[in-house]
Amino acid sequence: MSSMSYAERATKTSNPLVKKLFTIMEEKKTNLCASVDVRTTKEFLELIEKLAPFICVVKTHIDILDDFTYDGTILPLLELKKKHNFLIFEDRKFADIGNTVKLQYSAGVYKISTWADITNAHGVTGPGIVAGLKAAAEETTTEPRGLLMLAQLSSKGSIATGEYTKQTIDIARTDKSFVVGFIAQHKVEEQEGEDWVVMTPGVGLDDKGDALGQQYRTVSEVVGKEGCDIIIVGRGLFGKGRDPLVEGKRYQEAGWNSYLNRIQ
Ligand code: 6AU
Repeated sequence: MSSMSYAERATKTSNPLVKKLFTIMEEKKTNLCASVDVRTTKEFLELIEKLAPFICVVKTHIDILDDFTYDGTILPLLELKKKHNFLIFEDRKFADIGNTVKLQYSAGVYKISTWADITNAHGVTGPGIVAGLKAAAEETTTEPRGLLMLAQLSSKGSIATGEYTKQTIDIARTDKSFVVGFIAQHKVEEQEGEDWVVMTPGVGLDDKGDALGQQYRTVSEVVGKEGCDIIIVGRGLFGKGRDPLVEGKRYQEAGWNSYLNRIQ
């Protein structure tokens, strides 16, 4: 589906979450997901407010916040979502048996299933992880929820390759109504009737990587050459010395132009 427009894909999908996502992307002309990995709620909300016009998805690591409270963090986040029209993706990377992830997703202080449209999981424990997360979503909300399986990683030396990647894709196929796509480094080969959303981290226009194994590729490589749908950018937007308003616009334009070139 990499040559089809987001608008066309929004019309064709029967999944309400995917429809919402592609519609936002088309309306706001963006395939940029901001990864807001900061430590205080104040920084978190201010950064989202600045980046909101340029993005389709806010990606959180909610357990990084030193001062998290549901009322102080999540309620204002949901207000920003309403005001600026984006989806929320909690990058929780679940990786346990079905029963445990069901609790981790819906309970504790974070209650992720009540506020995050999208979350993600590793395939390492098998298809029970999909069933457990879906059960939690069904029991805690009537809003559409979607799961991304981690098929490949951006970090140096990752062992999520080859057969592991293939088997993770098979796990995704066990529930195509709840699993909406992948975290991957390139477009996933699709079977008849499939249209996976591929969200890709490890994107940077100025750096090649960091000191801890992260590896960056450019926007045109990821969207244009590899056929990915959404670029996930963190420090490229707000790292030291960077202005999120300038970088937000820059990555939005780069992502959108690469997409337009691809579908031509
Ligand atoms: O742009 P960065 O390097 O500042 O941030 C990248 C973000 C981080 C990672 O936890 C996440 O993307 N990530 C993921 C995700 C999204 O699941 C997978 C992966 O392979 N690499 C990666 O960096 O919040």
